[in-house]
Amino acid sequence: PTDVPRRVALLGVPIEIGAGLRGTLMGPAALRTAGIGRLLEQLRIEAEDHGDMTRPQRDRGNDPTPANANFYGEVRSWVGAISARAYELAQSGAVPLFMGGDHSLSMGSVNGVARYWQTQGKPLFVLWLDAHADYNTPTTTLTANMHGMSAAFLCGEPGLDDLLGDEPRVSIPSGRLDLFGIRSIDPLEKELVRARAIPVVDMRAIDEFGVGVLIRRVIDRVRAAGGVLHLSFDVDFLDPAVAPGVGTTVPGGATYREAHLIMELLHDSGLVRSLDVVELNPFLDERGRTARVAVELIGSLFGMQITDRQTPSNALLPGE
Ligand code: HAR
Ligand code: MN
Ligand code: MN
Ligand code: MN
Repeated sequence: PTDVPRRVALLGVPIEIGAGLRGTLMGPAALRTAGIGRLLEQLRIEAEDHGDMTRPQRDRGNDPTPANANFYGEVRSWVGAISARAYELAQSGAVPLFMGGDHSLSMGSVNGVARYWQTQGKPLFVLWLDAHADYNTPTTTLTANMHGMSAAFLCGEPGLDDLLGDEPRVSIPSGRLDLFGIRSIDPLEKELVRARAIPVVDMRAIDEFGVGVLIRRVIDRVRAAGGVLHLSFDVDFLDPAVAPGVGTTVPGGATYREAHLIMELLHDSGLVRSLDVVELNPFLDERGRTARVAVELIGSLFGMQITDRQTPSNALLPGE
């Protein structure tokens, strides 16, 4: 019993300059080729494809470019435009699905949907499925790649203050972001995550307790607050053996089965109202495998199941 809309708004966001390697701009095309629209329609979800955003004009302002933020001007023009589209799509009552593109796009998509939920008086929580924390700032980064800064930006960390241009900035309270699947974090980034008390589920926690227990903990927190959830799915969350088509592979990632269980539990929760699928790099993929896996997982998120069943509520957390 969920009241998640049965309408999904697909939007391609072919941005690649937030990442260190080129190629994520082909992500939206690969997801379509792998059948994202058809699969949703099979699940009796209306999938309206809004096409791809076009690369916005180069930066309007002549504001100074911060140090240690590669392609700041271009990312800035993307992010403002993405945020505005995200707001509109959320307002349309559909579930917006942002097809990336590198992870810098989330600075716009999450800001835009958060702005919408603010008008509805509902707290927005963000589940960040990723090998990386993406909690760098221009001060802490070792690479200056802006896809490694999106979570920090969304939580209001300083350093990219003018990134949204005229778009109002919403900051996600640190307790409403869950970093999940983390296994690569830079030294100063780690200190910042600890200082802000961001909830982190790293791969060790997944090994010890299992994704079922840990995802239920996230879901319960969102539900207790009367909130809704944005899923920011970085494909490198998956183990590189399952998902080789990403620029920054990190060994020891989530298995195919763990990832499906997460999506199935999220589906049953009825809380996910928007999502990003990011970092898919078709140039690095092997015969479309990664794009296909990503689409299958989206299927589970929207209700595909082996046999009909409800999520059991008998799983206990340690100490409960
Ligand atoms: N932490 C590293 C950096 O800041 C790697 C970030 C890689 N990010 C992504 N998205 N692939 O999660 O450069
Ligand atoms: Mn990421
Ligand atoms: Mn990542
Ligand atoms: Mn499944």
